[in-house]
Amino acid sequence: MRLTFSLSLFAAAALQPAFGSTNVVSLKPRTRTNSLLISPAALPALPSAQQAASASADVGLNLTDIQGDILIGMKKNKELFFFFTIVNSTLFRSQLGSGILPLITPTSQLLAVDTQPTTAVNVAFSQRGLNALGITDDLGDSSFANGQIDNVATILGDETSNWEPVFAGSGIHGVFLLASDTIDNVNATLSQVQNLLNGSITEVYSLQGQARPGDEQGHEHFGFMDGISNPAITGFSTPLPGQQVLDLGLFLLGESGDPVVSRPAWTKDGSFMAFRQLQQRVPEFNKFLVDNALSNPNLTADQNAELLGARMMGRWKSGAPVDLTPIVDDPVLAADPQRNNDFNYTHSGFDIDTDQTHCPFSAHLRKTNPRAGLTPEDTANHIIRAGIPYGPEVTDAESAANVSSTDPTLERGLAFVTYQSDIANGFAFLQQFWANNANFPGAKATPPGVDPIIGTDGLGQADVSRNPSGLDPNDSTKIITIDQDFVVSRGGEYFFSPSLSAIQNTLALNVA
Ligand code: N7H
Repeated sequence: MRLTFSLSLFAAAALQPAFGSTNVVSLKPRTRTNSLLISPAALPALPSAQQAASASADVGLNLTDIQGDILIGMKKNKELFFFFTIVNSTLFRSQLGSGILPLITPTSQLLAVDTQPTTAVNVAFSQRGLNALGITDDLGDSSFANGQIDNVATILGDETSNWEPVFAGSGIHGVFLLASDTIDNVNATLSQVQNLLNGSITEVYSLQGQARPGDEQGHEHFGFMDGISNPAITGFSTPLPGQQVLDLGLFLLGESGDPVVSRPAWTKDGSFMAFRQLQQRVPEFNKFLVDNALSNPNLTADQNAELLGARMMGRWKSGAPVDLTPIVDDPVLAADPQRNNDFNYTHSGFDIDTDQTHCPFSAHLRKTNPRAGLTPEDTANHIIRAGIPYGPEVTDAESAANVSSTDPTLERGLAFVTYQSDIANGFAFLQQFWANNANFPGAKATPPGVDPIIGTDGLGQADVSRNPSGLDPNDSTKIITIDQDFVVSRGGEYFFSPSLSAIQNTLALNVA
């Protein structure tokens, strides 16, 4: 054990990446021939290494210093969230710099297959974790400082009895995010990380995420293609038609557009990560669509059920936006990133403030990003979504009963992850002021109601009726009552994902 440990330290030192350079130099073993990321046709492609190097150089951004999970969005194939407590801070800090840091995967390494590691490793810390490391700086984000549990009652509307107890406790100091194309790789890297940390942490919880199988790859458990509409980010990606271009500082601390002017210097190019374990009751959702199917005479009963689901979401399962194709799905449009995000709810001869024949005001997509529905268009309340489904496919028994199993090994949902530079302006704002607000968007003849996918009316209570309007294209005043929750929060935490140089120079203990 001692020998292995020493060798690891030696190997780690030899692999130390060079910071402060925009050159994309991989010092990791080049063993990959296939990507560790998924790339369904509907999702915007990542920039090539050259494109990203040139865009980032234009704004002085160092992609070798930014943890890889932040900017790449919902493209992970397998991803383990490994939550830990630090039990020996000095040992952890010394191993962080010498052993773990060389394993941390920056953005630059994920952009080409031959620079990708076997398993991408990222790490993020809760406020308690920073405290445990002896970091007393105020990072300028009270949501982060107080922890997610503090947001539960009034902001998120979770029923805390559904929370995994670990998220309500004080044991989560940090989380490793381990992403690869196989679970074997993830597990092998986890063992490597644990060996390097040599007992300085203990596991408190873990959640294994994985892309859904076969043709469902890229779709979340309700069946909808997910990850199409992340924003384009100055200094990283080239915007696709319709894609909002947003300041780097909305996502990376200390960059242009960060709403907080003064932060500790070492936090630059880090990001706040909101993690949520959101259980999805898929059989119940499917039954609801059938029971409340719309009544378009030109559609079959199944198509009318699909139409209701698409209007609740704002996209068809394929990913095609209902704003562009309101009554029938268009899989060709869905698979075309040049067109599948190119809409903003305006149409010629159409009153965006009253007409819901294309997309309801209450659709999840429109509640969480109203696009041209707000004047001027919102540029402050945005997130990068980087989650992944967890849990198995629906079983035949669950489908037959139209009920989710109570067997915990069959729980499924979304390991929901967002990055932003200000949690109260990002994830928490979207959930509180838009999704959970029945009157948003405002000044409507009939209130839109809360978000039919993630909204809650009865803060902190289960299955309180939600009353979205606009779901029936023939009668926008009609309210379709939803008397159960299809998404149940099982809890979460807020974390800070530091830059690699911050890990090296501030969080790690550098023993001479
Ligand atoms: Fe949502 N879903 O699969 O049902 N989401 N979401 N989300 N979501 C989106 O366009 C989903 C959740 C946003 O820019 C799509 O990429 C599920 C929370 C935002 O036009 C689908 C859950 C919050 C967007 C889903 C869930 C958001 C978005 C369309 C929970 C924030 C982009 C795919 C289990 C508080 C809007 C796409 C835009 C899109 C689903 C949660 C926010 C399919 C299942 C908690 C900002």
